[in-house]
Amino acid sequence: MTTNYHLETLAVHAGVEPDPVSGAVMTPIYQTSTYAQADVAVHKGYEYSRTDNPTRTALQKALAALEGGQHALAFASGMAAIDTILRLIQPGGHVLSGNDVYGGTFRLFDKVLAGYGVQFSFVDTTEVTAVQAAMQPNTRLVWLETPTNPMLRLTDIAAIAQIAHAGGAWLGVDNTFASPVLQRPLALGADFVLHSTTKYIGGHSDVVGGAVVLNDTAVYERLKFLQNAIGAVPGPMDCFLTLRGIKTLALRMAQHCRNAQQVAHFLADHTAVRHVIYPGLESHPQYELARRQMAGPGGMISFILQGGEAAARLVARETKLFTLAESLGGVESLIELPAPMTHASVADSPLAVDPGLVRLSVGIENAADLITDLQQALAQVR
Ligand code: P1T
Repeated sequence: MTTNYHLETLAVHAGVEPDPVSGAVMTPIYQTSTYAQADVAVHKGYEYSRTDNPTRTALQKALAALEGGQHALAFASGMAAIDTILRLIQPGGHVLSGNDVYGGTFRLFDKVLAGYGVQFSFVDTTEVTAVQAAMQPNTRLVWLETPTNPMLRLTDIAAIAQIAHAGGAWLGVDNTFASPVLQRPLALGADFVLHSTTKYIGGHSDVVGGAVVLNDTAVYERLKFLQNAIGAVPGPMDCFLTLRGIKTLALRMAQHCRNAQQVAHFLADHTAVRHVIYPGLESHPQYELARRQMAGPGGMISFILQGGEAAARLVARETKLFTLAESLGGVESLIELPAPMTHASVADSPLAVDPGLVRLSVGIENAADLITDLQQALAQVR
């Protein structure tokens, strides 16, 4: 499908063709592991479902279109997608990573891949000069999240792309928090876009998945080889659910942004709250960059209470509509404490998170109901 269509149209149509057998409008769940061959090694493009599956093909086409990329590959999880990209880096190569990333990403880099001879260093990518200074002759990949998980810091993608490319490195951007509705890193110079499709892309907290989108055909061929060789692929049902979620991505992101903006203002005005981090508030240190680089500030909010960790734990227990749970990006609102939950694996590292930080994934419910829920939970904090 051409990329001339707007994102709302692509979200509904990209990758999805009426089924050639029945005319089914929605891509069927091709729940098969293998495919009959007409003769030895003569087939219709599908041999075995680790290698390719038609439901996955449809999802991959949709993901590529949404990010404005030539190619996309779907994986069993966001971590599987990151791991497969990192297999492009040979032992002795250096990866320069942002210093505020999902705890599992840090764990994969520091506790798994570093053991195979890939070197990692962690830097504040919000500071362009810090990235420049941390580049090494063997830097092969610069890796960052923007907005970051959980501090919601922003990085100037175009500026970092220039630095990475000048140093002969790729730039990979984890676009999970923004989604392609709010930010398209390939257009800003990134080489890889990564998604935990578990989050906004799937959007309904019912499936775990990951994806990589890129333009370079030779690198894509290598990654496709790795996808098949390693085998961390999603099943057909997971691909179907993700594809179904994508159809409403644009609608959902608009409502996530609207609701989060209202919740952020409410929190900023509340006496029990010390500090609110949200790219849509003028108090955010990169408010201007958010306006320039993103089509909206997103659905994620982090905040610190006057009462610190004890108050944070109380509020997280007391909300009713905001479910206390890990993950994000679903239609329902979630609340969590990153330090003991999603970012437990960065404890005792330089990436450690304030134990009193509260993270909200603001859903698509009615904003007034969400605010009422937070109000009653905050009222219990002395
Ligand atoms: O969970 P998985 O689909 O494997 O995706 C990992 C991942 C990658 N990148 C970012 C920015 C993420 O936030 C995640 C997963 N994050 C959570 C589960 C969380 O609650 O933060």
